[in-house]
Amino acid sequence: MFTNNKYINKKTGLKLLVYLLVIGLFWLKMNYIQTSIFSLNVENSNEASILAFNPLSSIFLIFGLGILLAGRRGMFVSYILGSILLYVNVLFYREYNDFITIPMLNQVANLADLGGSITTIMSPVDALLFVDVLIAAFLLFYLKPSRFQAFKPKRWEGIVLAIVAIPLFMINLQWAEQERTDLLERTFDRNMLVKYIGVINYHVYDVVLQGKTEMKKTLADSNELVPVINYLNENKTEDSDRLEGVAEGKNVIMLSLESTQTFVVDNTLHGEELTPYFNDLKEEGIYFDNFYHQVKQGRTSDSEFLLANSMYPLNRGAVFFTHSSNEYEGLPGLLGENGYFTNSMHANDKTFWNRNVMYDSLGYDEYFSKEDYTVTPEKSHGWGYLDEYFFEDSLNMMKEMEKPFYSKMITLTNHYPFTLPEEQKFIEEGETGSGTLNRYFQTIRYQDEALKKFVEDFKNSELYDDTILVIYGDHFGISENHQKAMGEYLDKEINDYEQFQLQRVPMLIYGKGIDAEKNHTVGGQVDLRPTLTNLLGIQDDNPIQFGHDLLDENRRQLMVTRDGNFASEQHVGIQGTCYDRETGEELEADLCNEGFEKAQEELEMSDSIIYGDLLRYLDETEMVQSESTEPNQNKQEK
Ligand code: GP9
Ligand code: MN
Repeated sequence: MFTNNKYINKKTGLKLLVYLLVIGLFWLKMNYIQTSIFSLNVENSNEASILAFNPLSSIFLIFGLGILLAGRRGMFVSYILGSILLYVNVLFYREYNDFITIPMLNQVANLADLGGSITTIMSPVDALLFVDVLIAAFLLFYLKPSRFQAFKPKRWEGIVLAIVAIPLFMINLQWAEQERTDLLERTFDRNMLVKYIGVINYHVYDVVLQGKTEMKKTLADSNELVPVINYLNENKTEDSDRLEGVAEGKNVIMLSLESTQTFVVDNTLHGEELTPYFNDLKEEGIYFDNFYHQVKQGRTSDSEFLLANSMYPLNRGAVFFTHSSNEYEGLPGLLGENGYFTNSMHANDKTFWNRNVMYDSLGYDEYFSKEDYTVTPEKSHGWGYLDEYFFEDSLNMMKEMEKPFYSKMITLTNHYPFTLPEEQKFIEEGETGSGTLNRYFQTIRYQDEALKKFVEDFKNSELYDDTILVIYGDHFGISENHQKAMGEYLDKEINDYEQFQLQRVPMLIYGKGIDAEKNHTVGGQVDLRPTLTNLLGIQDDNPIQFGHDLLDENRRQLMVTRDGNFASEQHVGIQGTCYDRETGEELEADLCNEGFEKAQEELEMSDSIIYGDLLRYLDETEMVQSESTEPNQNKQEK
């Protein structure tokens, strides 16, 4: 009896040991990835402890489910799947500095392009991230101490593990909420979510979110539009109409420069200017130096969405993919109604970012994609057609085009991984610790050379007299992953504030009859549409727009990022911390409360429109609203 008990105790002890070792092994890996591969901005020891604790609940959950479904093998399958999930996140993070969302998974074709090729972000050393799988296999299948059977978990043990995962998660959440209240309700920032609940739990959360957003459209009704219209009306500033109609009837070239950030403007490398042509050009037009991109996972397509709708893109996935069948009151559609021939020009596959579908919803007349350009291998590199040829072909097309036209052009060469043919390198590589940043300088310099040729040809063409050219950057090219190198180049430490300011992209309005001006207003891509319609003198009756005319001196200066951060005339608010916008000095947090609230409110409203496909109710709502206000007006008149 005694020996038997001892045997059982030893057996249980060994079993527990295997459990501990396998769980510990996975924890070690996950912890390593979360602390050393992701940069999650851990600010204090409490956050560090949360980060170390948060893998546990998810490990218990996946192993528990694995065992429940298929015993020991199931546990191993969970180990492998968990490892793959972590690795996919590592790859995605390297490229996007973000975590995958379910809507992103529907864009496999786009993701497969991952900055040119997936091999650029994979490294042979990554194999080390799978060594533990072999150790786990050994522990689970081959470890057989004498007289004892190999590890054989029972199904009920799986249930216990899965159940234990629940209190573990509750502890995790409670703990995280001490640092950030309403974490799951209020957070737009996935880096923060992963820091607090761990990358696997984050995916579970994302699944729940997906279910919720799908429900939203089903349950949406026209009443939801009313508070949004009211809010936007209340927040409208009295329009100063400055420069209204100065470009009336003119053609419009809207030129989106790939990955072009403001820090390259008027800046040098090896004593040479990075954008010599643009530096001069901007002195001849209206140049905005506090203009930010506002994109998220949809990158270029998000910037197009902001421009076309003056609404925010989504926090998860690319709205071009997820909500292309919604009803929109797009800028191309509006210009079309005003006699314009509207088109987008971009020498990439027409399905990329689902543009061929979404462009119809936005009201474009035509999409000139790769098949409309004379793309040959000699004229291509990296992502495809080199900018100089894209510009040349596009200008020729515009010369022949029906007038007035609205052409949205999107360049391509200055895209990660920022490589060029030798003969197109007009400047030496940079010398920072980041190859990406070093090459970026060269592609930026190349783009400027291509731009020079384009603008000079444009100026010498007949188009010049009746066309305005608007140039802006679509989003950052250099992600947070390269902060250290960026610090070396800019010769300052890149803290949160500096990183935020690096999200500024150049924006220039240029054309005959437009007087040069340096404009310091704080704005973003959401403001492009009202700015353009004002210049063109086009009446835009769509009440659902979050932007404000950049040329209006009375405008509300508030730029909201997709993460719920903001910049106003005085402040920059980043994840609860408040800074002086101009000096970067940290201020009392309360000063930014209003900004944060507004940011949150606007993002939620914009999301509700998209998730509920609410613009389909616009006519109906406006009719009801005007009917309900009519009797009052009558009363006043009497
Ligand atoms: C692809 C181009 C680049 O067509 O717009 O896309 P990005 O990766 O920058 O979103
Ligand atoms: Mn882009």
